[in-house]
Amino acid sequence: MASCSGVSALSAPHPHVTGVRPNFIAGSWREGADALENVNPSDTRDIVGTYARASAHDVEDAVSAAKAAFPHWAQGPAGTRAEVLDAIGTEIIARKDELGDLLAREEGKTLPEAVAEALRAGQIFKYFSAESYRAEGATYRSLRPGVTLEVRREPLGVVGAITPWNFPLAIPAWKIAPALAFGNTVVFKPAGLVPGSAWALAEIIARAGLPAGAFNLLMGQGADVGAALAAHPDVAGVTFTGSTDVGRRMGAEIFARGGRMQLEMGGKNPLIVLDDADPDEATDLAIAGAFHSAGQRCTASSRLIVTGGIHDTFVEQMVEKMARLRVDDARKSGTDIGPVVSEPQRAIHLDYVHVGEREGAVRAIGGDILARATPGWYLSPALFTSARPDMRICREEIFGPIAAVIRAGTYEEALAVANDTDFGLSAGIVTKNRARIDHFLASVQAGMAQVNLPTAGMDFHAPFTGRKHSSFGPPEKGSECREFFTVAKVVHAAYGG
Ligand code: UN1
Repeated sequence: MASCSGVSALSAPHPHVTGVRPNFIAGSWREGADALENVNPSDTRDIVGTYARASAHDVEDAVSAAKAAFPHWAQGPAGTRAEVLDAIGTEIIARKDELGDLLAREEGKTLPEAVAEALRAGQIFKYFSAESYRAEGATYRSLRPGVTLEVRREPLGVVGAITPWNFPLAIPAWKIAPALAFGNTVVFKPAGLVPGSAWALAEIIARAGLPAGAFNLLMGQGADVGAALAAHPDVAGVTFTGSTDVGRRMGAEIFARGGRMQLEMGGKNPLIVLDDADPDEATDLAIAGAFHSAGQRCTASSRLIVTGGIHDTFVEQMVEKMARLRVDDARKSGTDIGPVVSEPQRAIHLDYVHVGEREGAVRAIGGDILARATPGWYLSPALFTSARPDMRICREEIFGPIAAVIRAGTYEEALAVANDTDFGLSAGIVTKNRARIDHFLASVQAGMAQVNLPTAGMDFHAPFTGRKHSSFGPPEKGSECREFFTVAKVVHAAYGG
């Protein structure tokens, strides 16, 4: 075990003798059972660092430390929680360039996107710092005279936060910050592919003045560490972002043991483009939604549903603009799209390119492995045309730089196609027609709807939520996430005796 207090910069050598970045359990830095290497997807010769992998024993220790710390943290003053979260936010914002660089290096999103994500993570901590004060409840007029009736909100207990690799700072921030703000203690399990940002975040949180055990970091793989955490009977709630398959499997187990859950899972997000749209604006929105972050976001626009009058111009402009997108090292200036995150992910994407072709869609551009100056997981963004709604490329979440254009005869047909999916996360429309917009907003089956904006990239202070197979449980973010992070206590009291 090594103490880490006083380490203030990522570049500072960690005191741990082996050079392995340790887990953080019960207020101490602790070596893992073994370690995993963190590889730069833009240059696979570059090892970002080596990170401890937690054992089953570590999961036990972290949960029991979080459980022991809970009463004190839950009952402590809101002002203390607010100060801790504010300090974390301040440091993240001050170090956003350095943290963004690390994020881009380990995950592969471009440097501007990564720095913006680091800033957003800091802002989320600031936002929830203020939320710490909002311990509001409700009062009702009782049906019985002399009886006071109130609904209080109490912290849930130990929260397990299980996060994906595509937003290594922002998603941990919007799970950890509200958990702590509302008085819970946390065991954080980041994705195995991106331990660097998680470790940096944990190192900041570890110095922010929390009592020992209130926050714990367990690195490792989802299949072992994440599953053990989700299954633990002392974890009162699990907030998870990841694939629908994993979420549903894990959710069934959490339900069986009586735990609470907040699951954010897949998407197959439609962007409807109507005849009256400006083609230049529509193609810019489609490219931002489909290909920024290499399409690796659950809010990506993977189905571009375009009506007949604009269809051919739209496709032509998409192909022209996509041909100009620069796919290269995430940290190189001028790069529009970085590599995808790993070799297995790229293999899945390439497989979908073949699936699309076999199903009879036309590959208008992209979908090819690219060689660059550094060895990395480069893939040119792909656009399919002549796609039909029943094709696998239009039904399954690909989570990569691949989008399909579906031609629709009318707005009504476009809407029906948009809703013909198992998912229901984000949906967009590009048009100036106000009546159509109103109809779309009332009819689209999605948790989040965008008008003349990309389907991805939401404001950090608003709730984030989906329908159907995309989400389960109360929304994330915004003050609405209080529904998940607190439990209600309904009090009927006759104080007069
Ligand atoms: C965004 O598009 O701003 O995993 C965030 C994801 C989502 C977050 C998307 N849970 O892609």
